[in-house]
Amino acid sequence: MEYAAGGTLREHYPKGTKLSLETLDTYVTQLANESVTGTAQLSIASGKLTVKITMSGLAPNSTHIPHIHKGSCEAQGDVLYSLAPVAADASGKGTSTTVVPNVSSIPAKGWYVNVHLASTKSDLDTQTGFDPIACGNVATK
Ligand SMILES: [Cu+2]
Repeated sequence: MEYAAGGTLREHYPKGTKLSLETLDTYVTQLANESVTGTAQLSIASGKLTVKITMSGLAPNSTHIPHIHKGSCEAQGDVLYSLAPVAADASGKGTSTTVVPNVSSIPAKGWYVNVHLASTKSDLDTQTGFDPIACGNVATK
């Protein structure tokens, strides 16, 4: 039986190929709002969590603070990890990469990535600043 469009995992990794942790533990979450789109990719390697966020449709030259929160976009909870700010260029595209030490696994559910309007920590304390411009639930791809 064939499930994956690009072939089965076994076809990509013939017997005997050692899969790296990063290959096994890659999670992608779609971030979307009205005009903002993007993805966050989470992976675990050597006890560290790496989060790569790629966004477009942002206000030109704007900066936004992302977090990983506990819960989901539908039932939002506390901040779990602060991530590096996403800084948009003149065309509204921005990326952010954060490495968080001492994380050994990503739960199958219960985390979400939230990108806030705020560009500074003090902005985050305001309701407008705290408002998410994009949100995506972390889930296995
Ligand atoms: Cu947050």
